Amino acid sequence: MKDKANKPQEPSNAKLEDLKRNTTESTDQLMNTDQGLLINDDTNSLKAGSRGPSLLEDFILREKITHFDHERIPERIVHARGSAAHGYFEVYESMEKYTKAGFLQDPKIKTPVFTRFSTVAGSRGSTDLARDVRGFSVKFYTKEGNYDLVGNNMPVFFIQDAIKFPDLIHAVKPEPHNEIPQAASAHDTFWDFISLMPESMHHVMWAMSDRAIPRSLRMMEGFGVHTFRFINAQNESHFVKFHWKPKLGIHGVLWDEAQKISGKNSDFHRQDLWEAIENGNFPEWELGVQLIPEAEEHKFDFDLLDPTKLVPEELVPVMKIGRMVLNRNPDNFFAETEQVAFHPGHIVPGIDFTNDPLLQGRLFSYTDTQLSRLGSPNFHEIPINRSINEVHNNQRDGHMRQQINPGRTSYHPNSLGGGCPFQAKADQGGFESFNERIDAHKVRERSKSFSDHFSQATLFFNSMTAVEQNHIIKAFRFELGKVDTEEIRMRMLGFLSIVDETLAKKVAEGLGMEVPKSPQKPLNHGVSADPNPDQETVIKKPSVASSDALSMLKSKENNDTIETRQVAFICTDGVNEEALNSMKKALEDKGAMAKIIAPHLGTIKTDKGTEIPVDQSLLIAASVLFDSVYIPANGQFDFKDNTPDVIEFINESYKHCKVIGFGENIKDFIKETMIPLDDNKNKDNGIIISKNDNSNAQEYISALAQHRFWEREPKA
Ligand code: HDD
Repeated sequence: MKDKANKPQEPSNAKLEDLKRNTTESTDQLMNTDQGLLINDDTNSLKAGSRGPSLLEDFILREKITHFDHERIPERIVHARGSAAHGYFEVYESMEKYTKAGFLQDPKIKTPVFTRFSTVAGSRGSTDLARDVRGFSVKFYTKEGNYDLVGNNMPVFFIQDAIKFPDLIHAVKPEPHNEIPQAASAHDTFWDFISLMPESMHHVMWAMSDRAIPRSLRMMEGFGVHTFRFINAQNESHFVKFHWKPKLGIHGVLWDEAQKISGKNSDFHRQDLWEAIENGNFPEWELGVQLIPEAEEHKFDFDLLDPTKLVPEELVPVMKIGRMVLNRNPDNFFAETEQVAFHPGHIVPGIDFTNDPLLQGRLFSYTDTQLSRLGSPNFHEIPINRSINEVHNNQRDGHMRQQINPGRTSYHPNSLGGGCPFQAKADQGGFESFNERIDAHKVRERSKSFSDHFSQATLFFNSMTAVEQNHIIKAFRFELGKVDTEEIRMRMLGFLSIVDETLAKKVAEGLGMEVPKSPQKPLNHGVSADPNPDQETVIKKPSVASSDALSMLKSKENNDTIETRQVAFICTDGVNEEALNSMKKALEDKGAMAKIIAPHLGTIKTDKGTEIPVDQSLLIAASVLFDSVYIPANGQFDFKDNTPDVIEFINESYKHCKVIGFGENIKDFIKETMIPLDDNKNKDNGIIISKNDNSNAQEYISALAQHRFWEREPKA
């Protein structure tokens, strides 16, 4: 990590300036109590004699302990584990044709943002590498008020109606009798629920894919999930689906790796985001939209209001309209990342909701949850939550009110206060809801257009490469393998056989079970409570057979960058200085990060006698924390007692299909590892034997850009 002096200086923005009002620097200051009284002794409590009891009178002790006792607030009921950063958003060109949203009009406007990524199921201290959906929430501090895009890294959701959300979350959270397991869906209650909810099958396919174990928060897509509306100045509406496309491509890790990372560094994603920003490698996403004119609402064979469906990019291409850059870490985790309150209902003129029944329920839930989490309806006054434009209304009082509203009137209409604050007309920017016509009976039912639960699950599976399909199969084997109740597994095999017969068969093989012959019959297997008895599932083929955009490996968002890839240089005394330095330079020139790993911390001596600082000892480093391993040439190559650690490091990198490079004079050592050196027929392009002068460094760089060599997986 670069030191503070070298830290790239990000320009300030309106929100950062606003936060300064509440930022207190203690450098060179004397310590005082919360009442401002200077403290003379913060080490000893007030006692009756140096060996006597503490005195109740000690207000300094009491204030300190009382504050400490109340330091915790309830964690989020979902998405408790998160990491966030500041940044900005800028639009490429005016979107005036589609929306009047101020922040989407002018490419010269940089809108401050605060973006929080999260896992869903685990608690605040849980591992980053859980197999889980990732939250992707962006708060835009626009001049027209806060706009929150509260999405996920998967474009669909498990359920169609918000009334099932508490059930879904109760099912996935640790089981209530013994609070096991933490941050994991691999247990009976989750799969019990899923196996009774056919509508969840599409999202389950995503959740079992490598999307659920991202390599980095900086290397995942984001989605608004629901269909929203853009409204232009003429009050014309377009349906809109939001996408975030990462500049660094879309990458995941293997499940075996994820589990090991969780042990080695459960803050892996948080630290990766933090360090990238500290090092000036600012993560970046493009904002994409799929736009559908109001008149084309019913043109698809799925319902745009159904959040278990995506709009294939083959049907409606994604138009990239702007970019978001995250360029500043928070100053204080609690004040910013923990207290930030997102809400899909925070919108601005030019953006509006649809009648998606999941979205409609969310519009209630988010304010409600902040009331118990942050404790008061004044949570909007917490610095990270307040809008950059001043708030004027007649809301008053409540716990922890910060704002001092002078005057007699806190009601509207009033004459005593001159009628202030005034209502804003539409041409003054006043928000008006889209005047959609609704003419309906009050019913408690699901639209028939929501009844196809499988076709897009099949589309997703069909769109995967063989490697990705295999990972999905293994994920189901793992998850269902941890389910004790055989009936639940059986019901899941039934569902899977509707998605894809081979998928079901392969999962069944792993479970040592047979796929049920009539997949829908076992659905309720003795359970009479059909969640939706009036809605018969429609089983049909997907209208688009396969979509490359759904595959992480086929996605056109991937590029040949090696920026910020972490490469472990395993070295020991006697390392060839030329080999080490030339490869390190070649990689760093392309933006990769080389770390020197050696048997001990401190320094190692090169063949020329130069002392090289060591970044991590073999005790701390692990292959799963790196994208690649490189072992420079070394005349007297000997790791002594650490030899098994180095072999394990290399073998694990091999098993996880990573790029491995080494100097040609250490081939004998490499023979001790799993790497097959003599297999000329099946050459592994992820194994690079480098010359001492590294004249073939480009070969290594190109291999690293590929991220992984999956064709190795069956062998490894
Ligand atoms: Fe939610 C938090 C995303 C459905 C109720 N949700 C939360 C966060 C994200 C999402 C990213 C974390 C925000 C943060 O970083 O602070 N939620 C989604 C998506 C959904 C979704 C993409 C479906 C498309 N959520 C959903 C439903 C409900 C909720 C249907 C309730 C009916 N979500 C909540 C919540 C949370 C929350 C309980 C917990 C913490 C918070 O709101 O601020 O209100």
